[in-house]
Amino acid sequence: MSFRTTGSPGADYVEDVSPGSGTLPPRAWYASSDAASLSLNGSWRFRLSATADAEDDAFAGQGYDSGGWAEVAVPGHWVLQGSGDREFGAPIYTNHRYPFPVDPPRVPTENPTGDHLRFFDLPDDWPTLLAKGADADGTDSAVLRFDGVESCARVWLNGTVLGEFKGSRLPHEFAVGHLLRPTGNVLAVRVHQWSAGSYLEDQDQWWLPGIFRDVTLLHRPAGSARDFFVHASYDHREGTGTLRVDSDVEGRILVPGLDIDVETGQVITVPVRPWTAETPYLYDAVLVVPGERIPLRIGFRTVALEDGLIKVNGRPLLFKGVNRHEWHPEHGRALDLETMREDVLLMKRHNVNAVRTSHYPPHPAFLDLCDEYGLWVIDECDLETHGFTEQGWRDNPVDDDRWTPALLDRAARMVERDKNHPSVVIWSLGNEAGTGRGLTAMAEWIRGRDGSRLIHYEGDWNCRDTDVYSRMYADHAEVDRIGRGLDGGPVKRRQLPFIHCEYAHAMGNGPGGLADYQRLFEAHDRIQGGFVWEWIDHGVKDERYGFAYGGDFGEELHDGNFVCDGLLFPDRTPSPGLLEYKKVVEPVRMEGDGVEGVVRITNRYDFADLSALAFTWSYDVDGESVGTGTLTVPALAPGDSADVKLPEPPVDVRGTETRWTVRAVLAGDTAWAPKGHVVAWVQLWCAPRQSIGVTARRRPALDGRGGITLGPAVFSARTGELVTVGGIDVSDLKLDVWRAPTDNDEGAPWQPDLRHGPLWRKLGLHRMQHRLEAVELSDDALTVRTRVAPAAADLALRTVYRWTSDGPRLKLTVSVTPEGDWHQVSLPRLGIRLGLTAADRVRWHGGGPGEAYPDTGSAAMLGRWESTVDDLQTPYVRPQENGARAGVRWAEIGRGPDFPALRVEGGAEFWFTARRWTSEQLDAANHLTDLTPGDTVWVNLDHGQQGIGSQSCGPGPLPQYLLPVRPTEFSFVFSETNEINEING
Ligand code: IPT
Repeated sequence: MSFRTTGSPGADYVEDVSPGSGTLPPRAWYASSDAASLSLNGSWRFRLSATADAEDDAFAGQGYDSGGWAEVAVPGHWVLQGSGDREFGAPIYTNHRYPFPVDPPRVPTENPTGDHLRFFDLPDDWPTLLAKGADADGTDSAVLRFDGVESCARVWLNGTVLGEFKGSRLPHEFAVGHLLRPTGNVLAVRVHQWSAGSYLEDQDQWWLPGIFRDVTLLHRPAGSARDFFVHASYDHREGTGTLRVDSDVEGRILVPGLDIDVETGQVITVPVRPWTAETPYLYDAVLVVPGERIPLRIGFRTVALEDGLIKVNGRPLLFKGVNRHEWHPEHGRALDLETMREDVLLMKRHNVNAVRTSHYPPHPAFLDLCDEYGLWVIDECDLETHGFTEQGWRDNPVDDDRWTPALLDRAARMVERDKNHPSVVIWSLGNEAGTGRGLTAMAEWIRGRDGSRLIHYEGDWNCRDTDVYSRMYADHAEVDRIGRGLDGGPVKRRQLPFIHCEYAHAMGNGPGGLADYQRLFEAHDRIQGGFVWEWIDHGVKDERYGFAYGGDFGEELHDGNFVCDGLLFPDRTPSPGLLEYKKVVEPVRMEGDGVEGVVRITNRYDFADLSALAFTWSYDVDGESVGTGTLTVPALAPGDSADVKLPEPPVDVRGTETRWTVRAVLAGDTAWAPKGHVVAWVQLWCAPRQSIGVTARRRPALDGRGGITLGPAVFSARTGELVTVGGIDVSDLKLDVWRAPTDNDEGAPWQPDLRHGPLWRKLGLHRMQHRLEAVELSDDALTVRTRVAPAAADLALRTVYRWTSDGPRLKLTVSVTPEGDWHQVSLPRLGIRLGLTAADRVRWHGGGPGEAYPDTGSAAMLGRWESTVDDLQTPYVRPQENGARAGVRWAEIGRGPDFPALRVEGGAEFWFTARRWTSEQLDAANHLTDLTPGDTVWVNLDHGQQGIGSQSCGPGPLPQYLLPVRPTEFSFVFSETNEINEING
C-alpha cells in the first residue's frame, strides 16, 4: 500500500506547477490617498519545521497557543534571523546549480517550512469602513497583499484558508473583507523554502526563504479603482503628450499642471514636457473614482523601435546601465526604502542611467524612485531555470506546456504591477532559462497587453520573441562585429539594435576593459549600451568573516565568492570599479590640447543640454593647483560640440610638469547631488614631466663591518642587499613578479581562453627563488647579479641591480633578461618589493586617489595625494591584489610627522603599492579577517602591472594590457626626506 504520493501529503500545492489558488487577479500597485491601509509588517510569531507537513494547520485557528514560538521580523528572511548559532538555518549560495535533485516539480522532503503568525486588531474606524465595502457581501471590502514571499505560501485568516501562491518576487493578493473582525484577527502564513516555483527561480544569488517584502491590509471602499492603466505618450514632432487612463471603475483624471480634467478612457492631447531618465519630468495627477482618490505621477514618453534602434521620444538612447539585485548585507533581499533610495542616488551620482532589475521585479517602491530621479529600467520577470543546463536543458519548464500557466502568471504579475511606470521602457522575460514555447507565450501575452514597450530576453539569440538583440559577456571583438553588422544571424536579428545586457563582470578587482567597451558602444549606432554585472556584492554580514560568501555556511554545494561581483561592496561603499564606470560613461566628453589651450567639449547626453552644468579649470604644477577659474561653455544640445579657449596659464614654470584639469560640475543642487558635484573631467598636458638625473659621483666602499657604503646607503657585503637609506631600514629588496591573483586573473573554470592566474601558479611565479651570482664593486657602481627562477623549471629572469649615487641620492637600475621559453606567459607584475618598518603614511604625485591598473585607470586623476597605509587597501570581500596607485612620479612613505621618510622617484612613472602583509599572505587569505597586519610594510614599486580584464565571467585583459616577458630595464631613485612631515593626520 502506498500512502505517500508526494513529498508532503496535505501540502500537495507545494509541488503543483500551477501558480496557486485563491488569489485575486494581478493589478497595478498603488497607494490610495484616502482609502485606509494597515501595515502588517513587524514582529511575527515564528515556528520552523524540517518538512512541509511536519505540523498540521491547527496553528492557523483562533485560540491556538503560540506562546512558545520564536519571533521573526517581517519583512525578513528567517535564515538571516534567530540567534547567532543559526537557530533558523542558513543561507545557501549557488550560482546556477539547484541545491536539490533536479526532478521537476518534486522538491526535497527536507523542506524548511516557516509558520508565521500575526495578530492584529483593526483601527477603530475600520469596522464602519468595511461595512461600506466594495461589494454587497463585503468580500472585496479589504485586500490582503503580500509583496514578496519566497518561495511558496499558504495563507489563513481567522482559521479560513485563503489559498496558496508561488512567484517569490511578485505580489499576491486575497480578498479578505468578509473574514475580518474588529479585534483578535489571526493571520497565519505557512512558507515553504522549496516548491515547484523554486525550479523557476534559479537566479545566481542566495536562496533566502521568508516573507521578505511588505504585508499590507488595504481597505477597498465601494467604488474603488482596483486596476488602471496610464497611457502617456509623447509626440516629439509636435511637443505634445497624449494621455488616456483606463480604469476598471470609471472616474476622472485630473492633471492640474496641464489643466486636464477628463473622464477615464478619454484621450486628450496637450503640450507637455516629456519624461526621460535625464529630464525626469513628472506631472502630479489624481485618478478620482467614486470610492477613492489615487495620486499618480505621470511621465509622458514614447518608446519605439525605429530604423533598427530603440528610440525614446524620437531619439536613440545609450544605456549606461547596471544589473541590480536587491541586496542588504544584514537583511538580504528585504530592503527598506532608504536603502533603495541610496541605490538610486549612488547610480545617479556615478553617471549610471539605466537598471536591469536582474533577475526579478524589484520592490515596487524602487520603480517609483526610478521615475522620480530618472533611470531607464529593463524590468525583468522572476524567471530563471539555469540549472537545467546541467542536463542539457532536458525537462526545462519553459519548454513544457504544463508550466506555461505559471510563466504567464509571472508575466502578468510583473506587467500589471509595473505598467504605470514611465521609467520601465523594456520588459524582460527572465534570465538564463534556455529556450522554449513558454517564453514565446509570455512574449505574446505581454505584447497583447502592453504594446507600448519593447521585449527583451537574452537567451533568444535568434530574436524570435524579442525586439532587441541582447547578449552577455561578448568580448570586445565580437561587440565590434555586431556593431558593424557583421555578426550574421537571422534576418530579423540583423535588423535589431544590440544591447549588452551583462558585461564587465565586477567580481573582485575590476572590471577591466570598460573604457574599451564604451568606445565600441559609442562608435556604433546599433549598439545601444550595456549593463555592468553587477551592482552590489551579496556579502552577508558575519561575525566570523566580516562578510560571508558561498561555502561559509557549510553548504553542500556552493559557488564561493562568485556572489560578490558588484560595483559596490556589501555595505554600499563604492568600489574602484564604480568610480571607473562613472568616469568611462561620463556624459560630457572633453579633449584637447593643453599647449594650445583649447578644450573641445561634447555633450554626450541623449536628451539634456548642458545648462545644468558649470565648468571649472585648474592649472596644476607638479600636481599642485596654482590657479583656478571658471569656463564659459554654451548650453550645447545633445551630440553638439564646442571648442572652448582656456585662459593664459597663470604662471610660467619651465622644466616642471604642468597641466590643466577641467571639470564639469553641477551648476546647482539637484535631487540627487549638490551643486559642485563633479560629473566629468579631463586633464590636458602643457609640459610633460622631466625624469630626474642622478650622476654617479660616489664610489662604493667596504666599511670593514660587513657592509658596503654608497652615498646615503649601506648594503650587505655578503648578499649585496640594501640595508639602509639614510636613517631608514630597508629589508628584502628584490625583484617581484607575483601578485595575489584577482578573481579576474583566476578566471571562471568554463573559460575557453588561457587563464592567467592558474598558469602563473603552475609555472611557480609565486615561489620564485633568487640565486645570488655576484656582488661587484666598481668605481661608480655596486652591481648585484642574480638569477630569479621557480623550482622545477628552466625558465628564469636574470636580474641585475645596479646601484649608483650622487651623494644624497641613491639610484637603482634593474635589468631583467628572460631565459627560456616565456612566450606564452605574461607576468602579473614586474618591479621590486621592499620591506619598511614603521611606515604609516604615504604621499605621492601620480594617479589617485584610488587604485588603478592598466585597464582600470580612467578614474585615476593625476595630482598630489596622501593616505595612510591602511587606507590604501581596497577591501575586496575575498582578498586579492589591490591598491596599486598608477602613474606615480614620486612617493614618500614614512611614519608621519617628525620622522624621516623614504622618497622614491621613478625613472619612468611607476605603480606604487604598500600593505602590512605580503602578497603571499594576501593570496592565502580567504576573508579580510584572515589578514593580520605585521610590523613590516611591504612596498611594491612596479615598472609594469598586467591588466585586469573580466575573465571571472567574461573575456580576459585585451592584448595591449598584458605584461609580456621581455628584456626590460627600469630605475628608481631613493633618498631620505623630511617632507612627509607636512602630512598631519
Ligand atoms: C550570468 C547570469 O545571467 C548572472 O545571473 C550571473 O550569474 C552572471 O552570469 C555571473 O555572475 S550567466 C553566465 C555564466 C554566462
